[in-house]
Amino acid sequence: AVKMQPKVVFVLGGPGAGKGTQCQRIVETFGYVHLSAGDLLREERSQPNSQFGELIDNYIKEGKIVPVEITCSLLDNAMKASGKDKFLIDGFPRNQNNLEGWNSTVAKRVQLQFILFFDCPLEICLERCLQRGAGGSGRSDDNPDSLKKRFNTYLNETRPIIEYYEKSDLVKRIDATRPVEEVFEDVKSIFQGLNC
Ligand code: UP5
Ligand code: MG
Repeated sequence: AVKMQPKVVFVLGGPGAGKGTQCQRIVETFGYVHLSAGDLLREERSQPNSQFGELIDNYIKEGKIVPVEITCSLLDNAMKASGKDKFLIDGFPRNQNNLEGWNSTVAKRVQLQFILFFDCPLEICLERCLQRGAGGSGRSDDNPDSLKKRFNTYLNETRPIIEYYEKSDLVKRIDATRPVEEVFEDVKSIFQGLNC
């Protein structure tokens, strides 16, 4: 018999490429559950009793990637707590450590459908994040200093992960430079073409 495993789409792209914005629309239209690794880390950080609060705080400000044991267990718990079976995992896996941690744990219990890659030049990402910061996002990493570090981490650690998945033809690339609605048209045609 075919075992029905939960479905997972990894959503990747530079800081401010529009991952969260597009995920929200996918949820509304296609019934996935959106799990942003960054949001889960920020939520964990704000728990008064968290043993990882300070660590997460520092990593986020420095644009560094939190050790996978923390992120992966937050994702796994959120998946289980949802009771659902279709997930957009936004902003993960971001480096080799993330990939290995995921592959040795959750990966065997889920079906990875594809990687949705929001491709956006970093100049545009910068503009979007600075604008969001100026609008009072409250994010400790929407400032020029943190953004420089986030971009370096993205180029050095996350791009190689996207390239790794490209070798197995799992990456669906989207031009994320255009207005939200136009980007979503492309996103829609990808999800409509699926049998899900
Ligand atoms: N906007 C969106 N789309 C637009 C469009 N098409 N045209 C014009 N404007 C657009 O969008 C960013 C801003 O741009 C918003 O103001 C939006 O209105 C506008 P958003 O949808 O939020 O983009 P997103 O790609 O989600 O940007 P985000 O800042 O969330 O990306 P990051 O990947 O940098 O942030 P994340 O929260 O994933 O991670 C933050 C930090 O957490 C990391 O740096 C790291 O330190 C840590 N982290 C880990 O350690 N491990 C993980 O697994 C994940 C995160
Ligand atoms: Mg986001």
